[in-house]
Parts: sequence; C-alpha cells; structure tokens
Amino acid sequence: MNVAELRADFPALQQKVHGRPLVYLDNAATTHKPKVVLDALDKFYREDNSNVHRGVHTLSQRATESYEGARAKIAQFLGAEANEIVFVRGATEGINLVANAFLRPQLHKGDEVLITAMEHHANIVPWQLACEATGAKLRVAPMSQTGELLLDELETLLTPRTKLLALTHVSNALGTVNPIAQITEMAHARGIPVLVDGAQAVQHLSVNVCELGVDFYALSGHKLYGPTGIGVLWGRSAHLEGMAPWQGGGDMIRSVTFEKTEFAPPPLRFEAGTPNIAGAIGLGAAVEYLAGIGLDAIVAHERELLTAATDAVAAIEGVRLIGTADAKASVLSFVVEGVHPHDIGTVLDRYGVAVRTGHHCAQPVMAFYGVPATVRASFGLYNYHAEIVPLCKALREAQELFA
Ligand code: C6P
Repeated sequence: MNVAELRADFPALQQKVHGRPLVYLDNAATTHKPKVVLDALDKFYREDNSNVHRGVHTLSQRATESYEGARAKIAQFLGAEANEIVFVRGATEGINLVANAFLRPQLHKGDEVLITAMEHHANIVPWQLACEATGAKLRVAPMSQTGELLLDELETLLTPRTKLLALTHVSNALGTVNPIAQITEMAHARGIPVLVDGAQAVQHLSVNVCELGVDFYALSGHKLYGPTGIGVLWGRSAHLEGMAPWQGGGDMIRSVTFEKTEFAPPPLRFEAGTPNIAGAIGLGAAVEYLAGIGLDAIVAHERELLTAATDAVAAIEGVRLIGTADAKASVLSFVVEGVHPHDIGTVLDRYGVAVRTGHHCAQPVMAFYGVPATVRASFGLYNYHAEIVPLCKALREAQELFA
C-alpha cells in the first residue's frame, strides 16, 4: 500500500493549518473523503438529480439505478445480501431503529437488555429509553482496567431474561476490538439476538457480517470515507421481515387506503420518505474505493502505525494511556499529568495536528477511568509514520507550557 500516493486522493489533506501541513488524527470522529466520493456526489447532483423509485423518466431511473447499485456494493462489502441493507442516517439511527422496531414490541417489565461498559452513548441511550418505557432493565457487562470485556462475567449476565445483547465492535474511546464471533456464540447458545455497533470497525477491519454471525450491524458512512448523513443498518432477513416499520411515509408502502396500509418488504419498509440518495451513492463509491485498496493492506498499515504511535507517546513522561487492550484498532487515547486534554488539543492544533479531546460521547468510560476527558489520536489509511513526530513534539510543548 503506497500511502503517499493514496494521500493524493484526499483533497482536504493537502491544506496547511496555522502554516503547517495538516496532520489529521481525528479519524474516529470522521474521515476525509477521497476524490471518487466527491466526484460521485458531484455527478449525481449535476447530471442525475432526481427522486428514486418514483419516476419513469430517464433521470429518475438513473438515480434509482445508482441508489440501488450503491446498496449492492455495500452488501458485497459486508458479505451480505442487498435486501438486508437498510439506508439510515448513521449508526445512531440504525441502533434506534432496532430499539424501536425490533426490541420494544417484545420488551416487558422484568426483561433485560445487556450492553457493555465501553459503549458510545448511541449504544446506551436508545436501550435506556426502551427500558424506561417498558419497565425492562438495562444491564452492563464489565471490563478490565486494560479496557477488555470480562467474558466470564458477560456470560453470566446472559440469562433467560435477556432480550438483546448490544455491543460495540471497536470502542471509540479505547480502541479495543471485541471478539464479536465468540460473544455472539455465547448469546446465541441462549437464544439471545446480538446487535453490533460497527461505527468504528468497518474502516479498520475486514468485516463479514455472516462470518460474525450477528443479527444486526450498524455503521456510519462518514467514518468510512463516505458522506455525512448516510449510514447502514444490516439486519438478518428473518428479523427485518418480522419487524413493523418505525417511521411511516412515502416509499415504504405497497398500498394505502384510509383504513389500512400494506407495507413494502424490507429494506424499503424502513426507508420512509425521500432518502439521502446522493449520500448512499457517495457511500457506494467509498466502499468500492476501500475494496480497491484492500482491507487487509489497510489493517496491516494501521496496526503498524498504531504500535509506533503508542510506543512514541507512551515514552513521554507523564503520559497515561487509556485503553491498553491486546487487540486494538486505530485509537490512541491518553491523558497527560497536570495538563487538561483541551489545553493539549489547542497546542496540537497550533502545530496543525487535529485530535479529539473530550469524553468522546462515552462518559461511562471516562467515569470508569476516573478522568473527565482524554486526548484521542485516531488513525486512518492515509496517516503515516512521519506524522507521529509533530504529534509528540506538540505534546512536549504542551507539557512545558502548562505543567
Ligand atoms: N463517534 C467519535 O468521535 P454517528 O454519530 O451516528 O455517526 O455515530 C455514532 C457512534 C456510534 N458508535 C460509536 C462506537 C461511535 O464512535 C459513534 C460516533 C464519534 O467517537 C462522534 S461522537
């Protein structure tokens, strides 16, 4: 994989920030977009702009073909069937869809929903809302100080009361990669369905939903080098077929009278209203781009980079790493003794280095480690070793300024 060549595909990476070359290490928040994605968006609006599934005219047919073509590309990328790919706004909406259309109708007082200690708020709050509305209980599987799930304890929390296990594939705050196939086997042995939050996984691992064996998998396009406002919920056909719609409107129906509506089959049943057509097409271009590079090459490159960055940052006096699991992807989270993460973020920005500082929408993780926030450097396919130098230099300067 030639990173220097690949970087040329990303116009936003060519800029300077405060007079220095941009070092973009905030990929867990969102990734930059390659030209093929920008071109796909531009082409759609310039040439094909039209609504989908509605018109017999040429532009509408072209738009429909591109939109459904994108669904097929994403299905192939995930090892799934196209009719199992529901377009949503992002991972958040995908999880909310499952909470409302799959879980809530079958959730009763005394039932339980199991999540883990390392979830993003998007994989906590929707379940909390469903539990509050039904009298069910939210249970939390614990993790170790290294940020690894305690599998024995998780297993004891899988009981006849558990109606769903929802967990992240990769933690956005720690970088931990969870053993999803193994955990899913444990849940399925007890007849418990599994939803996986793949928002931080699909861009860093080769994901095949069938091999993982899960029931639902949610992801966000903008973290996968695609546009914002588009994401995917993958669900097993058998589940999707059995689910009533969550939202009603155009394009999700077979027939409507004032007395009764017959719904379209999945996935359209869950795509009420005009969808984000350009976004879906852009995401299709993004996964095609990634497949062209090869996920295995991306995984190997990012693993090497994360190891090198971890060693370099850990060698700085006063640094405490947050999240030291054996299996990690992309995320290097840390605090620096005596300096607030936001101050570090500000100094790093003066060096052109973009990181995220804060609680990363994972406040329970921060509480677990007893810190209000961390500095998080997160890597993407276009980052390279030389970028670790300004990161460490700026960190040392921040220490001198504030400590
Ligand atoms: N994490 C981060 O900086 P949306 O907002 O729907 O695209 O993604 C939500 C989400 C769900 N799960 C995980 C594991 C995530 O990391 C995110 C988004 C960003 O870490 C923004 S808070």
